[in-house]
Amino acid sequence: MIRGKFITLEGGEGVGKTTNLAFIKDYLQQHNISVIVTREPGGTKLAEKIRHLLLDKDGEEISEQAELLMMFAARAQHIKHVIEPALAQGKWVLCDRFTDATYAYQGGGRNMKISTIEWLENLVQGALRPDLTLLLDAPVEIGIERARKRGAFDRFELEKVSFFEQVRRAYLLQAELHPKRIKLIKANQPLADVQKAIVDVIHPLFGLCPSHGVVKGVVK
Ligand code: Z5A
Repeated sequence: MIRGKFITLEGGEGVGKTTNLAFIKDYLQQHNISVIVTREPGGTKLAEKIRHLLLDKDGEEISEQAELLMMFAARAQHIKHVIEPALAQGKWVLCDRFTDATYAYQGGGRNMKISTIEWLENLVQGALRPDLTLLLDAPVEIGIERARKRGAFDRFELEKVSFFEQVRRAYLLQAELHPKRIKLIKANQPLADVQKAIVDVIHPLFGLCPSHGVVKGVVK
């Protein structure tokens, strides 16, 4: 069985991750690729409970250390029960946020030590890293404006603009550090243009040329 591909979508709030995840899923299915869509924090019963605790703006104050550990506790469950089994069955996994979000939010936003995040990443993930990460990038105010239209804010969305600027900078640094894996997509353009850019980045993963024809039938 050929192992599936692991694709993650990243970016600040409101940049269009959820919207484009649905688009990518449809696109892959049209090309007969078996795909599951999931998200972080979340993806299993327990990890979704942790997500609820993390996003709850009315709960007990969560320390920065607890927030970081809860992200990785949810991730450990998600990897063991959802991501690894799906990849082993040859399915592709499309995940709304993964560890780059931890570098961006807990590293950039909360100023947690990068070496601590790296240590936890190695502990929880072993060798697992995404095959491809799409980083949707837009000026912070655009994302906030889009998210605001959607309604009630969660615990993260109540942060100041400066927090989201730090998150954006940390994401862009991740892209600089991992240029082969992380592909930057300009998200402040019309959705059709965003989706064209996404297709251009995804097709090499399964041997398709930009016009969506198979390249020598090769799965790369
Ligand atoms: N978090 C963390 O701190 N550490 C971690 O390790 C992980 C996560 C994994 C939950 O994430 C929180 O967890 C997150 C970081 C933290 N907090 N924040 N902020 P989430 O993914 O559930 O939350 P989110 O970032 O707030 O997602 P979102 O607001 O749902 O944004 P989105 O999925 O990127 O956007 P969208 O829902 O697809 O689009 C928003 C609106 O814009 C919608 O009306 C679209 O129709 C519209 N849209 C999308 N694209 C366009 C374009 N191109 N033009 C015009 N309008 C558009």
